[in-house]
Amino acid sequence: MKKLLLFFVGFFIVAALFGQDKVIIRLDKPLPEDVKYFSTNNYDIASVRPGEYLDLVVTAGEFQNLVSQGYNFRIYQTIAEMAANLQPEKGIPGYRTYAQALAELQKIENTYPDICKLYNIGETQGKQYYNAGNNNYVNYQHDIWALKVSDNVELDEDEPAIYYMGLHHAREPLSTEVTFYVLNHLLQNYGVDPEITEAINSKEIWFIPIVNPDGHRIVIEQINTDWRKNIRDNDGNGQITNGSYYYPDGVDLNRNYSWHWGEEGASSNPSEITYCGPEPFSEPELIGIRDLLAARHFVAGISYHTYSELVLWPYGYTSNAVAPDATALAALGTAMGNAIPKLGSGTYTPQPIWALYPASGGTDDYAYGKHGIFCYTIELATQFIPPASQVIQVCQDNLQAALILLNRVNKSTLTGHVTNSVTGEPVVAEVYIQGIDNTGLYREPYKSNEAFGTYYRMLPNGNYTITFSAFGYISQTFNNVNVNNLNQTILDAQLVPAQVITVTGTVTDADTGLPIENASLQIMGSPLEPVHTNAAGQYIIPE
Ligand code: 0X9
Ligand code: CA
Ligand code: ZN
Repeated sequence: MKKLLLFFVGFFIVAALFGQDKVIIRLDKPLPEDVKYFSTNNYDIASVRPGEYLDLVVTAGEFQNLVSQGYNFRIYQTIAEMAANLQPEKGIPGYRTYAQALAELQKIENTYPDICKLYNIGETQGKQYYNAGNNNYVNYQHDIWALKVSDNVELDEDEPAIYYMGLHHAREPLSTEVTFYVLNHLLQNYGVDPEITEAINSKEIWFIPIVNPDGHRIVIEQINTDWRKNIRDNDGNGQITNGSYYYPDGVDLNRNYSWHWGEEGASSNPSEITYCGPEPFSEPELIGIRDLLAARHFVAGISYHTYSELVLWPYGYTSNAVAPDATALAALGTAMGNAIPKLGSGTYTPQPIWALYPASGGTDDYAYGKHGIFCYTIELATQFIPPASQVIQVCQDNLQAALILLNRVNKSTLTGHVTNSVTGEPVVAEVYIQGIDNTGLYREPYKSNEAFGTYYRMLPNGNYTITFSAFGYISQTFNNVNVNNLNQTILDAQLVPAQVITVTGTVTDADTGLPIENASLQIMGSPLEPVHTNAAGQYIIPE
């Protein structure tokens, strides 16, 4: 009885303190099963550092509930404290609004017209609702902006591309600040620092500072500083439904990519914080990113998030996931992690995504699984919205890692061109590496690109056996190709076209000897449609 009374008194104190407000609570030294429990039961996980702490975003009631279940949670931060960090009087630079970010991108394009080109790669849900006649979304007419930085910026040159993105998640505006910081650092040092000049001249560097402008507005305008998703009108009431316990509107943009979409760590419940959307790539905010990744030759990228001071790499969609490139991915991730000082002491922790908690449908799994891009999520800082005084510090601390990623392709990389030995035209060929591509979980075969026949394979140092193959060509294998960290290894392949012949024959039933009509035949690996036998069992596969 006494216990029960205490429980109620405790509950009322907490409720009085925070009302329906959310609070971030911390469990110190969580066990692996704790992390598993909270991630599989759709809790709003703010941060995990395995063995160190687990932070949840909860209501006062949920907090009390967990405490009464015996969990040793303590309050880490109230939403009011989080919001306070956005106040202008907290100082400069603070956080950019969408309008400021766009104006800055336009100014950059005007200041550096030879090396900067700004692309509008798509519109947000809010803009689409407004354009369809819904005035409730008048303040959400946003576009997704991508800035390309390269010499001969108007041309699609034969160069490797690297991306830096920010703000998939609304309540993580620091990710936009870091993206801008890297951008401005490169531009200010063009023609000054030889390494940066060379990087801009020999690569395409893409910046997408605000992937989720609608959600960003909700946070920056302090309508709800706890917002994470975009603003898809899930509940169909024609307006943004501002939840406190559930979030009826919005899709988690970091669950809406198509690689193993809708699996572990993603929710099919529209009100959950990790709602993956009605189908893969249902969200307009991601269409431009998907198409950009397909159109350009990306080799590496970083998507910035907050918080936890971690460097993460694929795969994330399932536990114990080993990527074919696990060794090289981990080496680069570790080098980056070691280069980023924490706000306290020590450096960012490097680990594969799944080791945090399985999360499917994220940027990294898609970019790596689909295109073989070495892509990283960097979880910045120690809270979602650090005070402005910390912003510049985190930006500076992250620069070196961004440059390490930018220059990774310069060494320990196999690269070259695959061409037709007769015509010299580029060939889209699979570039298969023994000991890498036959290990780990599935990723799409790595191919040379259509425009130039170029390929890049970032590898651990060593000696490799590589096979180039394409339909209509004789495969070519090279043995003992050395890859080292002095420079790139160039290996070109001139593929000899295979002789083309017409194949004809008859298909009969082995038991009766009678012809089989409508049997389907296809040459393995052929991109052509299957052919079918006629009533006499005969077929022709043309050359
Ligand atoms: O859960 C997430 O989306 C990220 N953490 S956050 O606290 N910023 O929400 C981690 C994403 C890891 N990357 C992928 N799952 N691809
Ligand atoms: Ca709504
Ligand atoms: Zn995030």
